[in-house]
Amino acid sequence: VWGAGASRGLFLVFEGLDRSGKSTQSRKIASHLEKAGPVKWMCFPNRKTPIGNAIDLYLRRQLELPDEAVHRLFSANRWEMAQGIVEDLRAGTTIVCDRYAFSGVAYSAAKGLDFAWCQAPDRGLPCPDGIFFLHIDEKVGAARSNFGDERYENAAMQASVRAQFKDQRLRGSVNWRDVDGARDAEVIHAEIRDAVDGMLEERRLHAVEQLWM
Ligand code: FDM
Ligand code: MG
Repeated sequence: VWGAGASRGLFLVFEGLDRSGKSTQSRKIASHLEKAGPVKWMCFPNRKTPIGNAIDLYLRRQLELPDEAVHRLFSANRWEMAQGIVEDLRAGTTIVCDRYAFSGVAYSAAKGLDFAWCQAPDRGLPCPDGIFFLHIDEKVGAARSNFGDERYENAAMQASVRAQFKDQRLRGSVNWRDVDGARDAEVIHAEIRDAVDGMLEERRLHAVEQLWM
């Protein structure tokens, strides 16, 4: 557990399937929060680190890896940022993050890996203060999807990932909020903004906790 304080930053994570609006909504809330103090936007995978480079090659199908190995790389890619996240939060910077360990588990479990095995390497990471899960149903997802040729960008995989995201082992012990992502972007943003503004004072009084511990 890392120190609490009235001035610590908030750690907000956006999760969901591909094309659910995570990038749009995470950038909108980051701009909103910038009015109140320093904010960093980040995403996982962070393709810019050496581990992230390998993940990027894998996603672009230029590198083949066993499912287990790439799962560990995705997790390691979070661990290499973890200390920096804690330091930023302590220094008063709010972090808005597009995907985190929840995607890590959902996508790997969707490929058939054991759920608890997938969760294990991410145990102990900085725990977000709030997770906004942008939910879109199958029909909306299909209408929006203009999939590229990255790995996982196909309807069968998305359906399988959707099912994994429902698992209580992901949602149970964290501040998880389902957001209906099928609506107008401004309407969704207003709902998220209200939720975040409501959580600002309360969450800062808590120490940064460790995920799934
Ligand atoms: N993804 C993302 C994973 O499989 N595991 C992870 O831990 C993370 C963070 O990588 F298909 C998948 C989800 C997606 C792909 O992500 C790249 P973006 O957000 O579409 O770039
Ligand atoms: Mg994608």
